[in-house]
Amino acid sequence: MEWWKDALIYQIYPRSFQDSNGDGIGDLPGIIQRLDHLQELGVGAIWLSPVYRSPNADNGYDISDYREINPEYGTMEDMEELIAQAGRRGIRVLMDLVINHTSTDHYWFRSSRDRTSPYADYYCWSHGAPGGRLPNNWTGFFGGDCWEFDPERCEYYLHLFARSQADLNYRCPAVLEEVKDVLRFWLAKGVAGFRCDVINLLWKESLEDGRRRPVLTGLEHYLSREGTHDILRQLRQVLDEYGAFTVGEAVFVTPAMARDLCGRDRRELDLVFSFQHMECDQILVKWLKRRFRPKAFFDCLVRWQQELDWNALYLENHDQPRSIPRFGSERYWKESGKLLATLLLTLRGTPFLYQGQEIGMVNFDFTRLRQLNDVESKNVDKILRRFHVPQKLRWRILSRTSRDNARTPFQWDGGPQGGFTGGRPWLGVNHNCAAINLADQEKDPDSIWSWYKDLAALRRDRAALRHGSFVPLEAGAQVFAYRRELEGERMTVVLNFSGKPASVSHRGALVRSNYPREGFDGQLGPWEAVILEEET
Ligand code: ISL
Ligand code: CA
Repeated sequence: MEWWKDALIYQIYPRSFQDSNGDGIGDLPGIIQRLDHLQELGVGAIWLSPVYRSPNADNGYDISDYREINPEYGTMEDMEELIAQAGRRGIRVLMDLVINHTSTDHYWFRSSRDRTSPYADYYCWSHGAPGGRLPNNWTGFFGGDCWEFDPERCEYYLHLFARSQADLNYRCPAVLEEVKDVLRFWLAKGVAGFRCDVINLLWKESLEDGRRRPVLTGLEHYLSREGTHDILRQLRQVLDEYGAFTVGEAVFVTPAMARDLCGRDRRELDLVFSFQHMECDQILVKWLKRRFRPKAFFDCLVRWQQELDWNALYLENHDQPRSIPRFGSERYWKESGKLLATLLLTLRGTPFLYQGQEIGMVNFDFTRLRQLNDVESKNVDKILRRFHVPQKLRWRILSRTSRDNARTPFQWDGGPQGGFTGGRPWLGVNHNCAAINLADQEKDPDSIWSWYKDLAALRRDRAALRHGSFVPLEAGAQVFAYRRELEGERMTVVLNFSGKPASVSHRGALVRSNYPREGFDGQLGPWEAVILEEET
């Protein structure tokens, strides 16, 4: 059963969702306390960013034990309770599966340092090139080279991400068997599936030098290689034993590459998170931003809508700055927040909502580099310093792109620490929590939260909005319009991505507008979103 085609999926960043014991860190009991919120929103599944044991170099994306819960987040009993309590509310639980790398604290890695151990080949070890040079010229996702020398083994190990995230070696057959066991362990507990971290990087075709590129030299040796497809087909067999669902995060994929990962006949993943629409406002790398041009964004969305049968739709996650300041307008905070909600919930695919998006949370209001926590931001800062980039400019770059923008604690109410914790939060709560919080928005039928709730219900109600075909109508410098069509049910969505009014030729009976209006005459206010229905 493809339940995920009808569901709205909600991403939780556990560390920042709800703290239950005053230590300033969100936890599993905190999530349980807030399940009613998710049920009210109409969420069909939650995806938890990693909650496994981890030294937290990359907030859980560096796992040191796949079968244990990070004590900061609670116990295995709490996890089982969460699965049960969510289940009672009709909410499935998805875990984050990080299998490209483990933490260097994992006992596999620690054992791997000994060449005679059964774990010796679990990681990508290499002697290095003659003359004391690194094994190759590859560069990593967080900037800089991606090799680290281990004095105990007297070899280098590969890490495409942080130094303490060592890449697993899938040429060693035991690694895949270990991963299969991990899948079974969680599926037996009642987990409904996984979001698979950087899943198209698993197979390293060779460790030869890469073509020099401004970023990620070496990419051609490990991006979506055939070996990765093989691994995914093998994992699929385990998943099928439980009817489990997977969405894979696939970096740098084109629609054709995504089809190879999630085409129905391929028996690999169910869905793919792609990045092209998130790259419309960047130059080469995510740290160099350019002005957001809606037209490029619309064209990209149209291409993906047309080239894939079913998309994983998202505008935010824990790696991206918040969507309102990025694609919308803080001046028209409410209007543009609702417009982006409309886009997310009316395209063809499965919408993924990131915590805080439903109340229009915006980027952090930090003022100093030392308020940042993210390992990526810190690495980039180090590199910029090395190039003598002045502090002001470093701050300008990092404050706009830092992943911490999306990681500040959830703003439940206008009280101290936004209702997130009774203690000192691990990452600062935005001072705007008096103005942007759930408690206020729940009372307000005109709030962004109420709009999300209403649209989620409309989507459940109208088959055309879920399963209808996608027909682009207009993708200009300012207006994006498309139709969703299913067996005579025709719904038109018109979105004005601008602070200036617009006039369009699309007509129909008004189903929804984020402005108070009775009918639709083709005139759109700033950041207005309307849903129309063809009159029969
Ligand atoms: O942040 C990014 C996109 O703007 C990427 O460089 C990101 O690192 C990449 O998408 C991979 O992300 C995933 O794996 C990382 C982890 O840090 C991210 O949080 C996770 O989503 C390593 O596990
Ligand atoms: Ca806690």
